Amino acid sequence: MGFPENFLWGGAMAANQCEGGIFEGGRGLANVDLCPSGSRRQEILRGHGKILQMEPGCHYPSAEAIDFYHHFREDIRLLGEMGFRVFRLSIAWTRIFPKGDEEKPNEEGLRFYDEIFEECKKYGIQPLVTISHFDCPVYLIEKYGGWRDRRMIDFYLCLCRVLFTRYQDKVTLWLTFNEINMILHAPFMGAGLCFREGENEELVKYQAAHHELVASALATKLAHEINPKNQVGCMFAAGSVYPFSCRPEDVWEALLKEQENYFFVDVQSRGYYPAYAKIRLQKRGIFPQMQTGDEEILKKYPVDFISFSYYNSRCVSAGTQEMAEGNLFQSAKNPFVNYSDWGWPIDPLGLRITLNQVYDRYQKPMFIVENGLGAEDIPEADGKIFDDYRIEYLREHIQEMKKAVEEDGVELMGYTSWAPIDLISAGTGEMKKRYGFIYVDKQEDGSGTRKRTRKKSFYWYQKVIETNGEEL
Ligand code: BGP
Repeated sequence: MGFPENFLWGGAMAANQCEGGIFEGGRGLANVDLCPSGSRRQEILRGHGKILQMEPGCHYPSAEAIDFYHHFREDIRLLGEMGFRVFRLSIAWTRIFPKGDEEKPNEEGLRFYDEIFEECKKYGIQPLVTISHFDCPVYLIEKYGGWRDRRMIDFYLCLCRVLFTRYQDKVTLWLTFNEINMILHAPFMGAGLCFREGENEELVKYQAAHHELVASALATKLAHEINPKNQVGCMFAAGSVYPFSCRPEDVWEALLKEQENYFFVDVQSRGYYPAYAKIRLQKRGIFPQMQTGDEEILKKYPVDFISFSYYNSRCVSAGTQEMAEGNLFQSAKNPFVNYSDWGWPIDPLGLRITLNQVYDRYQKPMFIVENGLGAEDIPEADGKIFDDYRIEYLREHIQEMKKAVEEDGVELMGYTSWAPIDLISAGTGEMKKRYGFIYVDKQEDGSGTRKRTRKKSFYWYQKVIETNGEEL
């Protein structure tokens, strides 16, 4: 049986982690540009250290990133060489609307993505576009406070209208917000939120989330109106939450954590706030303000498919346990899995479990839009890179994904690994945390030629695609 003939194999990247060129093409400044590398990054991502302009002495890794802005032709050619059928990329909002509330878009920015899509077409690569991958114009943060303000919905929809119209012959696969649940863990990065002293942070987060959820539903409506062929997906940071033990209290804690994550998808896919969320948010005094008509909007325009990132499973205990890292989520250390060099659990079977759970819950087509291993690659003396650890990680995950399709019958549209080309880490801002099949000669201190080199995994993934996942 195997994967369906039209299974979309590819890779995923985000504008702020690859493009660079933040002062070129008329682009404005975004929240993601202001996340420095080093010790202050976490505080800023979480909305606790407000810097809305570049400060001397700070290093801002997104400013140049891997300079995809100037290398995109060469980079997409390499993706084509691997046989990509899909390339997930994101639009830098501030290339299209530098401030965010202009009436007219910036033509130069629109042309940049035109060129990218044309390049993809040359190699038969279908684009999958994330409208907002942790992007929020700084001007909108200064003036409106980011997604805490309802007017953000209109600015976002204005962006969507421009994109859906301009690219209607080039793009039919869209994601509204990257990892929408990240708003709870990295609210500055996820929604441009900087907290004010003494305010109820949880309330602000859920208010901003509500605005994003309404915006996502209205974007789905708009996408379908502009081109009925458009398919719109939600995107969340997935990873099943295991109870630390079979102690009922641990199982209960795990269930609560699952609901906290699924809340967003419950709304985006089923079209309403689930009872558990309504009651709990109200009880905690953090139920967001809604306008008349919001519930109807959510109900009428659910997403067409569900996409998610999967790096690892999580683990929760009712008591205190040793903690582990993992994509900005707090998790108890699971003694039954291995860990990456960055301390993230490695749990391939967890991907099969997650696929089954998500499918059981929503019964909609799914798309794995991120999965990969961040590791430090050390080139040999002749420049070759043997990243067998990455191949092993991906192989084991794809094997489990295959079982979920073949043996469990989940409906899966495609798989885009994170990330085909080395880029800047979202969590740490590091360059040395590499995910790619393609090595970029840029070092942590900024030195290097920016040259692209095919790693061993490049040829391995090329074969995977060529054989539609038969040869792993
Ligand atoms: C997800 C993001 C990506 C990506 C990935 C890996 O949260 O959607 O943008 O970066 O995680 O995380 P990191 O870069 O921190 O290793």
